[in-house]
Amino acid sequence: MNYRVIDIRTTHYSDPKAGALSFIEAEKELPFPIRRMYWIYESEKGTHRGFHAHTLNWQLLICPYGSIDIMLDDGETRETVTLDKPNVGLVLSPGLWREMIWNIKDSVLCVAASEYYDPAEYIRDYDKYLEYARQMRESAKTDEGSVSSAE
Ligand code: T46
Repeated sequence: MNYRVIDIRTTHYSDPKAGALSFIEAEKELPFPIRRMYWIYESEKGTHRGFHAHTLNWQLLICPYGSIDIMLDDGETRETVTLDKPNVGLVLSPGLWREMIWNIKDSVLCVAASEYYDPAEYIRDYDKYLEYARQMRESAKTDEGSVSSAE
């Protein structure tokens, strides 16, 4: 499945009580430029959001506080990644259906996205998503076929 869990570089202050600082440099460490950031907060435990896929957006998801399950679906299989550390990120390529479940009240989900907000690049109907994912798999097979016949 087209996602990657990454360790985010972190520095600890010399005074341990002062905590830590994590940082990421977009185009050096991410496969996309960051055009937009948003964050979701004040959510109750058990909150279930998402239920969509993006056709264009690459994203980096970080849970700097709390614990959130990210269920990913590529139209054939489902996998869940739990985000519960401020120095771990989840990089999602476009085309994955996602659902987010809040394991702890007030967990925060921060997202860096490659595109400006455009509701037209969301697929919010699961049956339409399955058809989209099927077409993506078909065109990937066709591309593989044309590469090997050109070799
Ligand atoms: C995603 C997950 C992880 C805007 O006006 N601008 C924005 O940039 C965004 C992200 C949202 N909105 C509006 C659209 C809706 O009226 O905020 C409202 C809530 O958005 P949505 O229902 O899409 O929220 P989630 O939590 O289901 O999904 C969000 C992101 O939309 C999505 O990109 O991948 O977080």
